[in-house]
Amino acid sequence: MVKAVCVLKGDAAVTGVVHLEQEGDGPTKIKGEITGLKPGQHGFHIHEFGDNTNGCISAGAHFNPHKKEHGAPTDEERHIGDLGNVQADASGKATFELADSLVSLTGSLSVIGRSIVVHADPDDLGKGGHELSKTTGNAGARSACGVIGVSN
Ligand SMILES: [Cu+2]
Ligand SMILES: [Zn+2]
Repeated sequence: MVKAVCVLKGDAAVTGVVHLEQEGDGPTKIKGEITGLKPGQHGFHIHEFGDNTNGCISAGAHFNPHKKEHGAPTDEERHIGDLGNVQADASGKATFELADSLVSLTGSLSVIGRSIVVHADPDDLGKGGHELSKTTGNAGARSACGVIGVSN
C-alpha cells in the first residue's frame, strides 16, 4: 500500500486535506475535505508541477503525459489529472471520496511530487463549448493548491 497526502492552501479562506492511497497497481483512492468554497461544483485536478513558487499558477497545466484533450474522469479522452468536480454544500464544505484507475502513486507516471488544485468554478468536463473546455474545462481561478507528498 502506498499512501500520499496533500494539504491545500489558497489566497482566500479555502483550505483542505486530500489523502490518496493505492494497493499494488489498482485504482487510487482519493478522499478529502475542503472548506471555504462557495456552494456548488468546483473543478478538481492534478496539475503537472509540485511547484508553489508563484502560488498555484506555478503548478502548471493538468498532468497530461499522454497529450490527450481535457475530459471527464470517466472519458477515454482525458488528462490523467482530470478528476472532475467536487461538490461544496451550503456551508462551503466539500467532502468526497473517489477512486481513479489512471492516477498512480508508483512508477514513472506517479503523481507524487505533483499538485492538486481546486478551482473557483465548475469544470465543464470538456463539453462546455468554451475555448478553454478542451484544455482546462474552463474551471476558472485556482482557489487552493498543494503538493502531493508521501504519507505514513
Ligand atoms: Cu486544475
Ligand atoms: Zn484536464
